[in-house]
Amino acid sequence: MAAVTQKVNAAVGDAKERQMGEFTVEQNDKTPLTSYFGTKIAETDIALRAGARGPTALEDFHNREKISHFDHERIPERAVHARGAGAFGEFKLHTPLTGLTTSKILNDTSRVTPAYVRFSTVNGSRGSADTVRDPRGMAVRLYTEEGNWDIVGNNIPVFFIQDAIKFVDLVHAVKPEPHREIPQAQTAHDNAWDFMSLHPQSTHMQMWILSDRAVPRSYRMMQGFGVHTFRLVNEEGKSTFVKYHWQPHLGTHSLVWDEALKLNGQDPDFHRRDLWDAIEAKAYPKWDLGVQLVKEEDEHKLIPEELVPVQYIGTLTLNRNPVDYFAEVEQVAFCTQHIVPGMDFTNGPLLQGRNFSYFDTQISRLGINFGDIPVNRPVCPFMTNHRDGQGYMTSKKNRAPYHPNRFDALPTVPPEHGGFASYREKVEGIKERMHGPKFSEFVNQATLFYNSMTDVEKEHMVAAAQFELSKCEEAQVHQAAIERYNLIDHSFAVKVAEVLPHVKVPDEVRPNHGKKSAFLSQVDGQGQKFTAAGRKVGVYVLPGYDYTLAAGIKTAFEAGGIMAKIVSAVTGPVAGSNGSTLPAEFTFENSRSTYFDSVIFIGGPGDEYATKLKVGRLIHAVREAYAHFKTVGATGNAVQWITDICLPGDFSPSVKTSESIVQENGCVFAPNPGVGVQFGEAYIENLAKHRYWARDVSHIAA
Ligand code: HDD
Repeated sequence: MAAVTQKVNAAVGDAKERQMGEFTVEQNDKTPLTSYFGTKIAETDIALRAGARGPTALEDFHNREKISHFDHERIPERAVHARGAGAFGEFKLHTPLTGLTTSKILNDTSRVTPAYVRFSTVNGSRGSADTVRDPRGMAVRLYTEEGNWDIVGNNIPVFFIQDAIKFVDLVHAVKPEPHREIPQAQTAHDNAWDFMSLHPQSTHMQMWILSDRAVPRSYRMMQGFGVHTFRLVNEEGKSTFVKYHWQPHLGTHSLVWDEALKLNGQDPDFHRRDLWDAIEAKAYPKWDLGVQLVKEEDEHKLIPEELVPVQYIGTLTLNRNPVDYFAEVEQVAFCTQHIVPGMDFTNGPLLQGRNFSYFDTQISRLGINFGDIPVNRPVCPFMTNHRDGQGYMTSKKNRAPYHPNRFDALPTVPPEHGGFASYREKVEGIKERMHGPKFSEFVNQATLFYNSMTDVEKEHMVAAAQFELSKCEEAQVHQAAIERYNLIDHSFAVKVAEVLPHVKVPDEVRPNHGKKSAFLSQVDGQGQKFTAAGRKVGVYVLPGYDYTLAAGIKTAFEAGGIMAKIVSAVTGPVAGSNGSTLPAEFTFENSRSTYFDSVIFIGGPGDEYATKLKVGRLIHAVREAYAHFKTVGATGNAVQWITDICLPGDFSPSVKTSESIVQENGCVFAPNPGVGVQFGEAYIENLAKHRYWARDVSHIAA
């Protein structure tokens, strides 16, 4: 076989990895450059021309092929969710849903099902920044032995609209305004808030996008939700309603807004890089799959977590980065209609519309044969009677692609042998443009969400709404948005309106019902997890740093699943006080504190930093991390430097001479390097808390 078509890894990994290997080619030492039709190429830098300064010859097939292929490299980006990151992994069931569904993936605990997940923002273009205020997509594909099952969900369990026909209006409103195509990837503009304040169905979702959920710390630290109610169907054809939840092992955590804004410029790939780095570091992200089950008879009841507890039934692990982003992330084609026997849809008008839209959009993105693209192929045997079309990739030997035929037509499979059968549902009604009665109350849930937040989370929501509305230019939009907030909670509307003096906040028109849910807060919500594992720490080694301590901390952190990144004046090996070196991945100049969950400054002996280390970039790193409520650590003479120069007046004077560890307000100091081990332990405990909200500016007033 010619080297250029050499296959990679076709024999290793799970069924999906082996299948992808069949379609993966790689370059080796002997691989020559060829044309698409295999001719070896002798010259690729200079086009064929008549004389060194003469016209270019049309005859140069290599030049034409090269430019032409480039001219057609782009395909339409996704209409929404264009910006994304993907990874492969596996799903393992631990608790079977016996008797509720015939789906093997939900019954057979011995199976390990290959999985693929694509995370995304919604609003921005393919090259837009990761840390914008936006819902995040979490589209999960499970390559089951009965076909692909896609759960195309978000990190927010509710949605802006209840009928798919409104999706077009929603997206046209939230995308950059059409006359000047500003702003990219965000809703801080007139059209977005015009639509949201006039369309009552978006009331609940507005509160979620104003909350910290819309600026996640990491794709690894987000919940995922199937959003709709689906059906499970058992052998007797009886159905149970089900909602799907993905619960991250690392907890649900967010960035703060200032950090998110800075990262948009400092590292627009922040979330993509985070996912990639974690998988490369073998800190594999994991989610538990939870289900809420409701009997068919209870169809009309709401499904709050308090009444219908989430039961966890399996674990999803992402453990393999893509080989080729375009092939595997751009070309993956999720469809809500991809389900397997033992499950079915419900009549929700949002879901029904999605079942049309996803298939339809893949045709314009990828062509009608998108199912043949490797990342989209099921791992079970598959054969259709579809024929021809652009990008038709396989030669099918069935001579009569129709049914029935005179040969062995592809047999259909009865449900008792695994063929898909739709749930037998009795349907009656008058054909009309109407919504059911459940679709008429829009405010109670929004109020409940706001009530369930802690004070600091409420402050973030007020600040978010102030930011969004103050970027809108039209007074009419401000007024309408505030009136909608006023329905949710009067005090919220009043606070937001503080930056909009021309707006008249109506009197309280609707008393707050005072109800809360215990599951919604990210600060103290039930089920929330706080762990240091999976975090990235910037270990800043200062001139003459204590090597033993720094190396010990790095080893201890990595053993705890924490990614410790050495930051120094230069990259590469950096010598400490005893001459030994640690490898610096970042420099003081090419990184920012925002790259890390937390920063530690490793000093050395002596007290010269206090007077000499007046480096603005470093002082800023300490202050910025502190202002973003992060754990800040220091050892040796770096303690004196931080307390005298970077954060003077914030700590008791005895801190810099203490013989033991000092922990104050999320800062961990060890002026005496002899207590390095205890320092590491105390640091990890502090890091696990995520942020120190007591440093929030509002507490000065309190
Ligand atoms: Fe959608 C993509 C999630 C409503 C039409 N959607 C898309 C993706 C996610 C969601 C995660 C990205 C998939 C990927 O990574 O490739 N969408 C949702 C959720 C919704 C929702 C959770 C509400 C519960 N979407 C929705 C409606 C419609 C669409 C009501 C149309 C009527 N969505 C699309 C789309 C996209 C899409 C235009 C763009 C690219 C694609 O499908 O493959 O068809």
